[in-house]
Amino acid sequence: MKKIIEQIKNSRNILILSHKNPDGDAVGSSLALALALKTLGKEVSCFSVSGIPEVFNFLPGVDFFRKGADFMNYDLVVLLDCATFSRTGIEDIQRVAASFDRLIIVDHHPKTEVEESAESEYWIDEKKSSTAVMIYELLIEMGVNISKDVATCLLTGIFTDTGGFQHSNTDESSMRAAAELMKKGPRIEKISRNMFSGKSVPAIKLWGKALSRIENSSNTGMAVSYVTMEDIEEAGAKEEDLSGLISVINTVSDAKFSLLLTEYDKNKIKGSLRSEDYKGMDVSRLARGLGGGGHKLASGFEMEGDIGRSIAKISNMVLRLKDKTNKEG
Ligand SMILES: [Mn+2]
Repeated sequence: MKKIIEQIKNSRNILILSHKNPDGDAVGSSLALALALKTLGKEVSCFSVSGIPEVFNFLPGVDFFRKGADFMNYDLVVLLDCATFSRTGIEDIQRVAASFDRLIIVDHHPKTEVEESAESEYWIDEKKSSTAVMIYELLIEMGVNISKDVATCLLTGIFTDTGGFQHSNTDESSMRAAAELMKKGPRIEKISRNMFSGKSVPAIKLWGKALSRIENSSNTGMAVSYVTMEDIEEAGAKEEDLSGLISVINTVSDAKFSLLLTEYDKNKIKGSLRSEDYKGMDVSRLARGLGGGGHKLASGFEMEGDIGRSIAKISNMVLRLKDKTNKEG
């Protein structure tokens, strides 16, 4: 952590990047760090290729994302909640990245690929519940005063990545950090309302459609549902309205894991995978097999094709993985 702090102290213009389709942890961590570094007199920009979903509009500092970034003239790039430039989804990032000499990575996903630059420092710890809890620890170590705004952003990150302190990654350090952050004044009810409730009627109708389609296979142990572009349009909803739906699909008690496929473009499908600790399934293995990645209990991937064929393909892969695991004993 010392070297990370040194790099930050020695930089003036800092760009904070995170993964595409940013979640509460990616946005919360980015904004918290941006707000904190601003008070240290740094010039800071945040950038997300897919923009910032409206649900995050309640977060202080959200304008850091709005100003955009030119990818030039930064003397430090910070990559949060992911470890490679490809996860940012920025087209042509490799060419741009060639100009990034100093790079810091803070992430809590299982370490697979890690980006490197001339001077890169990384802190990757998959035991951490969220990137936000890591940024909290970093700011404390740096001796930065944590304002109410910074606390709101960090608490949002911890709160969303632990599923409102319900997932098995909810550990003592997250609760402790959350308690300290709450002393600064953020309202958890407001975070909860913005992140998990406060849904529109079209969104709920879309959820209803997806939920009515759930199929549970005892063969694969998979509870699966899907949403097409047509469904989203018909409901008058937006793709971001699907955030959180997978957690409901994941409540099917006799499934080993759950899958939600979302058609986000013609023949382009996004998959979300979830499981629970006690179910003994590592969904990141499946996600990696499909070219994606993530955590043991929460992963994702993208694929091409139609929904029906994709489900068949994934089911086959699950059975093959099961076979392999059985053979490995
Ligand atoms: Mn995260």
